[in-house]
Amino acid sequence: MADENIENSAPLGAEGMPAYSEGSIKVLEGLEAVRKRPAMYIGDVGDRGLHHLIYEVVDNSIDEALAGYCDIITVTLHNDGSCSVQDNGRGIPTGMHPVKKISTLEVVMCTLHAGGKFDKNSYKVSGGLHGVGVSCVNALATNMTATIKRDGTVYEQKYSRGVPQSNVQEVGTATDTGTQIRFWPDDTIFNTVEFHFERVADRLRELAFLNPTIAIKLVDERASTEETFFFPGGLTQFVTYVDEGKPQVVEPITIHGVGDGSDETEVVVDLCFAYNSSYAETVLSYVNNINTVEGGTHVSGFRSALTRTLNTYATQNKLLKSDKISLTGEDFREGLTAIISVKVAEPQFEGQTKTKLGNGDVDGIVRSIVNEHLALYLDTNPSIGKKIIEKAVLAAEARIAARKSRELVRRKNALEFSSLPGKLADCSSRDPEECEVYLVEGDSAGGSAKQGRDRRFQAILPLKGKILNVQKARLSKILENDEIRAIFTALGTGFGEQFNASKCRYGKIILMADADVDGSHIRTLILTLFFNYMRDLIEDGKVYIAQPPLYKVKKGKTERYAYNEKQLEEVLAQYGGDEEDPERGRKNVTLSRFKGLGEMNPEQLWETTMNPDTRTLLKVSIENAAAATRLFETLMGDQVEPRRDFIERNAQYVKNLDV
Ligand code: 0RA
Repeated sequence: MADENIENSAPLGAEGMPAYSEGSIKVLEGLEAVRKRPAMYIGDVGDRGLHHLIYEVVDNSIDEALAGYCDIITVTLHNDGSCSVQDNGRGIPTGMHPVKKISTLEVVMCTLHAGGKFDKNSYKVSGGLHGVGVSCVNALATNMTATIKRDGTVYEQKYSRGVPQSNVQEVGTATDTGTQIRFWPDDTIFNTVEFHFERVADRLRELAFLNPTIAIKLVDERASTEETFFFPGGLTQFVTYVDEGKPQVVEPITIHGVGDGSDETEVVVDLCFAYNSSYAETVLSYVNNINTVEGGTHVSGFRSALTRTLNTYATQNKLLKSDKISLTGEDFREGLTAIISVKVAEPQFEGQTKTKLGNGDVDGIVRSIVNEHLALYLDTNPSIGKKIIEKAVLAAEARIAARKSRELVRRKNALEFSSLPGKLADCSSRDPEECEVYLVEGDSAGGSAKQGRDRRFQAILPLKGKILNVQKARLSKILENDEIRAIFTALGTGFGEQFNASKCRYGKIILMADADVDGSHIRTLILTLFFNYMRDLIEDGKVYIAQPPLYKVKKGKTERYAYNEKQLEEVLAQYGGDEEDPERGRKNVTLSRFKGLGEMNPEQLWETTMNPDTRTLLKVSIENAAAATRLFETLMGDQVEPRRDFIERNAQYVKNLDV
């Protein structure tokens, strides 16, 4: 049971306050380190980090469930701004810790890196990306309460910013068992402390799909709503959920297997894939419930097995009518939706964002499980096998035709194709780190941007009207689109199979469109392109949205800009006037509303939207890939009904709709 990482904790003094020993000072130093550099432990102190607190606590309950002792987890967003996570597991042990000589509960709650490790037999399979444990959440909470039901007793201990406020107390009797952790996030640490229902729901839903034996309930006291996520069908239901709205061509095929990993540990493999009538590929992969955004050995194992098994099946069953057609991996990806979930004892995470599985043995394990199970499945379901091959043959024909026409164009126009697009006003620097490119809606705004920019490091690419909706088009069609080709060519990344994010010529790609409905449609079209075909650029944090101002307030010779209604109020207040007499002092104040970027002259555009010293940029990020996949289908797909639903549900949040 001894664990090198557990520092001694403090015995409590007579008044119930900690009596500081050398050990307790080390604990406080640990918690202080978390409070001093919270981003190092939870990623950031924005919305993402704030919500990470909840996931960190939930992960502990998931572990208890995966150990087989718990099947219901309830997450509650309380009216007072706190969040509680309750489970019906065994309850965190409250008795004296054999080494630390204080309550094990206190060791878990207050010692850095103690989470889960105190029980050698339960190896932690879940765990957030940072896997920092509940003590970090405790350190970043103004208050926290742990309530444990065990051995017929209710135990409780309270903490403030990670420091216990008393010994573990016995506060009642219990007939069942479980753990409840409630915490109030520290508003001196986080930029905002408001939890978002949808954001939490997206993650809990994902966890419920990945762990089909667990029911996860989310209660929002603030809005009197609740939702329960329980999916006994697991990944099969997950695929159906992700693909909702897209007609299914091949029903979900589900595979489960266990392999022998290195170090005599088990590698558990669960995956499910299906084909829909769209042309895009969606592969979501997870290791120990963590979304491996950059893929890794589990994904490569799946891909090679899929291509090999399907090719073998096609040849053996003489499903390829012509010798001229040979099917490649790309052909089996059109319309593919796959979810791959593996559980690995000692995952090695690699890659730029540490979300790529590196364990070499997993590739072969996944490959042989898929080879074996898929071959068997195809033999027993020949009609489905035939459908998949027919679909891949269509993709191959389109691929070959597109390549021929590209080669034709290339030969005819070799120079134009390889050089930068004519309408790109490039910057003079060649250092991608400092270079940025603005993708600008419309030629007139593009003109202002070209004049207003700092040409040393800012490039401008004006885009004509609306680009093609890539959600509904096949890759070959997409590559025929001039605006899209201009984007790929300007960025220098190549496209399709050759796409390579590391070749991007700019460190920042900034979408600049009007702050109205048309502008947001264009933004969404471009983001759909990036999400589907240049996702790595988003993952690398290179895609931004410019924030042009909505108002100009002028008094005498001074001009101020406001980017939202709140700022407008502030500016107006600064120019005089108060609540009792809001007209007072506002003499000679002129307020103008910008209808679009085109209304700003080059100097104004530079000052408000492009000057790195004064502008605000929104960084585009993907918090939850499954939710984002569905969102893009909702916004850009074929079906009108879900889009209308989404707009109606979200219309209440739209403050400044300019139609
Ligand atoms: C290890 C051992 C035991 C309980 C837990 C972990 C546990 C931890 C958490 C965290 C949140 N909920 C939890 N539920 C249980 C108890 C071992 C025993 O009873 O013998």
